[in-house]
Amino acid sequence: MSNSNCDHIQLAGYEELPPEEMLLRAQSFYELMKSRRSVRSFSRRPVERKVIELCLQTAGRAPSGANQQPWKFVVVSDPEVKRRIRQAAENEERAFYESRASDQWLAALKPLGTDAEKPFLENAPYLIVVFCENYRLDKNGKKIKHYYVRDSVGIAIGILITALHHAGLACLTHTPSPMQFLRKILKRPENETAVMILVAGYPAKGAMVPNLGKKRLEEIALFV
Ligand code: IYR
Repeated sequence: MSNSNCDHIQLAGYEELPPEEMLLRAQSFYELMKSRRSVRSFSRRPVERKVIELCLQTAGRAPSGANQQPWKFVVVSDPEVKRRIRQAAENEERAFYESRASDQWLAALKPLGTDAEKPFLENAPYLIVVFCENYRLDKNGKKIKHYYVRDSVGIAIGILITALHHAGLACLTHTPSPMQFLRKILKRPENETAVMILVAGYPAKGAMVPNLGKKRLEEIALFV
């Protein structure tokens, strides 16, 4: 039963598909997503801003705790800002690879072939810096808590990655650690925490990716 204090409208836009059509769609979407790879070498080729805007609008359709939509996407294309982000990220990454990371962590990263050099932060046309809004301020300046913030932002990022891939772009989830420098460089307010840089653009010609596999269905899912 819905409570009389809330405004409900008819579910619109839901279209039931015939079972065979459903299966075909599920199969073809799986095929599409099977071809998604994290890319670390990007072309400098520009990408139309409208494509990024549409992918962000798509990400903004994600479900979120209490529909608070606790995300903010700062899209960086200015070469000088990208240069500053690269410099700050590489400083953290050097400390990570040289001393901060445990041997176990470095061993886990070995198959990826990553290191402290992050040229993609300057080469890719867009760095989409994702911030969590941990709370918001009401009109009297009172803090309004947000719920399930990381979960909600994680879902939106997943949809964004999917939308970018579907649009024919490559991306990389990059998480320099720590990444407080992003709030400073991008002059974001105190209620926002940077959680990721989504590097987006065309892959460089001849881009290489590590030869990795994914777990099989039986390893990731149980039907009980
Ligand atoms: N942030 C570092 C290290 C790194 C950590 C994980 I976990 C990865 O999946 C990949 C990289 C870097 O970007 O190199």
